[in-house]
Amino acid sequence: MSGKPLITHLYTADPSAHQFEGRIYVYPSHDRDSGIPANDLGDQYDMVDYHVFSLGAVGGEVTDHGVALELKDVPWASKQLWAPDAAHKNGRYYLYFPARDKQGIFRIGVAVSDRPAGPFKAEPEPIPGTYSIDPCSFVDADGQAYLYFGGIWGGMLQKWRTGKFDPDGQEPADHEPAIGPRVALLSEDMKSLTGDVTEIQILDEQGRPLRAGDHGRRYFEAPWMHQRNGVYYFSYSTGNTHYLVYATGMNPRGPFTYRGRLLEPVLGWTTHHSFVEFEGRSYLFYHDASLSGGVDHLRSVKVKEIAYDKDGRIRVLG
Ligand code: FUB
Repeated sequence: MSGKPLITHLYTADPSAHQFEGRIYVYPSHDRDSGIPANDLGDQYDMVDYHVFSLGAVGGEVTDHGVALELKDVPWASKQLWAPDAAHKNGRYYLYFPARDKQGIFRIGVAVSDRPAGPFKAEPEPIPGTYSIDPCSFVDADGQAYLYFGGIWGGMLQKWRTGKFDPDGQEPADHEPAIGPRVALLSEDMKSLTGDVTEIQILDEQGRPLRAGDHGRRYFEAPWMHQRNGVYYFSYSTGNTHYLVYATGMNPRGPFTYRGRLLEPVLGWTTHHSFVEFEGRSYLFYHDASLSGGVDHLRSVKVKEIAYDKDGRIRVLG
């Protein structure tokens, strides 16, 4: 299983894996080549739909459930269906996804279905108060749901440093605290935020916020939250240094303390992942660009098993 693309008939990336209805469901981006030249804003990631996949066992057959949502059916969106995530609550399934709105600003939308494979019906407007990219929805053991989001550079998080959109917004200077990902509570119906969007702090071993110049550890994009034994694991991509890393804390809203690397750089520029527990084992879903021979925007989803050390550190196996 380790090292082989799970899906070979489509290019897929940014896998969000969940256990629903006794299977592993994977919600990835669906990469395609629309001919747009590559740039640092990620215009080449020009996706227009999502497929949902499921597996009855890791290493077993992967079912493609077909198109679950199309850009043309999202009333507020203009382009770029980037990394999605899904959640299950109150008997319904929710697909969270970023896209540029008609003004070209990334927002986060939600679409709803009665089934984990969809099809999903998009709400007419993006979720009020959301911005940037890479939503991760996390339903805690007490039933409270959270939405994490944010990505710098093409994901525009540097333009939201004050909480308002500044078209000229830049990354902080190297000695300043790094830009943090965002988190907010989701409402009971999972379609809006309740309370404020807050910036998550990621700290070093001395309890100091990671600096913007700490490119090997600071947040860039691809947030994922999971909880184990009462510890909250916040993992993410460092972007331009291409690591998948994680931090831990005792509260789902942070702060989190940096713990280490999960993956060294993979083939391709981006790195994005999720964790899922299934039948007593734990897995890391991720992507690289091996299926396309290294074309950054034509990626393929893969999976590795993981284990936890006695002190809760994650070890990636294989
Ligand atoms: O797939 C488009 C973007 O690339 C995602 O939103 C980022 O996380 C990166 O993987």
